[in-house]
Amino acid sequence: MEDEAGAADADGTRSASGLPALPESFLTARAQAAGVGADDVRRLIDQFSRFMLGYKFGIDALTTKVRILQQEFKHVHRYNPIEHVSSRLKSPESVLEKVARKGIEPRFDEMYEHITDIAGVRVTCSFVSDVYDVFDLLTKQSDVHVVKVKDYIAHPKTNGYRSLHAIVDLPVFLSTGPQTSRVELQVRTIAMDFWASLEHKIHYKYRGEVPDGLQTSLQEAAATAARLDEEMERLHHDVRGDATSPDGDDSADEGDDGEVAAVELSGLVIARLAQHRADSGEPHA
Ligand code: 0O2
Repeated sequence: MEDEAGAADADGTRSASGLPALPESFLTARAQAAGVGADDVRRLIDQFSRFMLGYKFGIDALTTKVRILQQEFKHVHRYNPIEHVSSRLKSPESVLEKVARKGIEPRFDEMYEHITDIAGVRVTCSFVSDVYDVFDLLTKQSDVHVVKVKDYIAHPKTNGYRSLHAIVDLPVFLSTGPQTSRVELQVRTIAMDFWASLEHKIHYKYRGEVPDGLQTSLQEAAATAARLDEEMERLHHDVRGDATSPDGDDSADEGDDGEVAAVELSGLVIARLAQHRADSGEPHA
């Protein structure tokens, strides 16, 4: 799940909404070839932009759900199973390329049904058990409808790829009413993610024709990553037992100093209030 939207930006093909836009020349050339007029081209560009905007909102909605869980875990459970969340929107060119490659009818309903990875959200967790917990917490939400699940952890691909995937539909509320947005959710451990990003680069470099020796090495590295996951999980349980760590700071996401400080501050405020009550002889509520 590379950041294709980012690539579109570098080409200067980003619309005012911040979405990757189809370059007009791209469509115009095809439209001319198909004998379609300029007004039709503009209407198509507009429809396509709105179609893509729905996916961007889907990413926003799902990412918000992940962030809410992340913050709740931090503050309430004082343990954060979510290391990292990222997202990507396929570029319009990639979407159209996939439409052509898969022989899909170039209609929005057909694209919605058959191209399920236009919007992608990836969540990286520390441990395999966290992957399944976070996956359940997201996919069991009442407004999230699971279309398809692919468990490449229980059933790794022959190349060694491991990850837990789901295609989900979720609502986004627009001025015209609710609209369903389809997002591909990928949840995996850091080790799985490390392996997948390297394999993706190698696959890209060799344009899918990865030499046998390298494929074997990748399979071995995947097995090593799986063993590392097992060992880390075992250690984690040994150290933690079934309870949350006593200092409550299992979180690997140390970026939010402000939030941690806020928790400490509220502790301080409560202590001060209690002290004030004790000093003034105020009765306890
Ligand atoms: P990119 O560039 O990451 O977006 P389908 O026909 O829809 O059932 P599809 O689309 O291959 O099959 O679905 P699948 O298997 O769930 O894979 C979806 C995404 O998972 C891929 O998107 C990758 O991001 C990731 N993925 C799947 N298999 C592999 C693999 O072997 N190696 C790596 N590194 N990633 C994998 P894209 O669109 O293929 O790629």
